[in-house]
Amino acid sequence: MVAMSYKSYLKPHITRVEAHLNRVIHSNSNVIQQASMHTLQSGGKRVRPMFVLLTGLMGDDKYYENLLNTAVSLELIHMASLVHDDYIDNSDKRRGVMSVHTAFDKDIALRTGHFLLAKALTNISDINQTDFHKVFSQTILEVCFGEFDQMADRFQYPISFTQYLRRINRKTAILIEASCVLGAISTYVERSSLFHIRKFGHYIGMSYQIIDDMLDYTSDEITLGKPVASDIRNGHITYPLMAAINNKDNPERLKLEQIIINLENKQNEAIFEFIIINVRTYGIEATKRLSKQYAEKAKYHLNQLPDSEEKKHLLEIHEKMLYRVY
Ligand code: 2DE
Ligand code: MG
Ligand code: MG
Ligand code: MG
Ligand code: MG
Repeated sequence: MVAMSYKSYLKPHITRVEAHLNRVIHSNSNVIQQASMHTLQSGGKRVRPMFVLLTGLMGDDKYYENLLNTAVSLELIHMASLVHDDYIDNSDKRRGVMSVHTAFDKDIALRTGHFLLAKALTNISDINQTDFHKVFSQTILEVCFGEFDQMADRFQYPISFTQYLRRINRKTAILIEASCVLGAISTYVERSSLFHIRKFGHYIGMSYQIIDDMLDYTSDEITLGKPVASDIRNGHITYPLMAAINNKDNPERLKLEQIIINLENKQNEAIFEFIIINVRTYGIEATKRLSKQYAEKAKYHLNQLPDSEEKKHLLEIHEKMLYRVY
């Protein structure tokens, strides 16, 4: 028998998640609903629901309704954060289509984000587990803190490696960690597995954001579906740039560092071009290595879990994510 891929395995569940997302958003008839539908229909990889489902399906299928609601709410939180993120980052494109603040306007984007966040909360209000809600609300708080960190760090150089790691943990990894943990909690997966599920989610989430930061320098708008080289234009110093400055083989590292020290909002385009080319040449190898280190830690924790069909599919996703291009 040919083994089923994670995509075929998840398909019926993801179909239910999509239908449910549509239903949740359709409940209010106004411009916010249209803006929410715009976000929903622009697609997305549904990474968070996939993690929720795969860890949750390791548990008791008596709680399947709760599991579906959890997957839906994690995607809603993600959608809310992206609507606000694109506004904050002044990013006019997402998933190949206009972002909400461009397709509509900023006032609508602000309210749409709040609407999606509120929907994420009402959607899980029937889940009767205190530890579930503690993780859920704490996660949203951390994501907000992540954006505060990032705002405080704008155009600040040097930033420490620890500062960078804390920022990407808060802005991205924590939501992926929460997806894994909440899926598992919702279906009462054995306590002894929870630790490794949490660590797996954390490490794969870190690896994922490091790749996101790399693709911001190396990819193009068509492949990525969003503007590229935008982090540095927004003053966000990420690992690929730190690596290019620290790369002893980089003959222009001191010049690069001087530019970054003096960098500000309104800058000559040639300066950005210099930074981007320099990072592409001298910052990418180390970034790939760092992402891989995190991916390996994720794999270690995954391997500690008892064997199951879901574990096999998580391994498959893990392999695929290492080589993602968008
Ligand atoms: C994406 O980072 C970060 C998302 C977190 C945004 C959180 C906000 C706080 P990127 P890309 C705005 C509000 C939270 C809510 C409403 C739950 O690197 O490259 O900017 O995809 O991502 O633009
Ligand atoms: Mg952004
Ligand atoms: Mg951002
Ligand atoms: Mg990014
Ligand atoms: Mg992203």
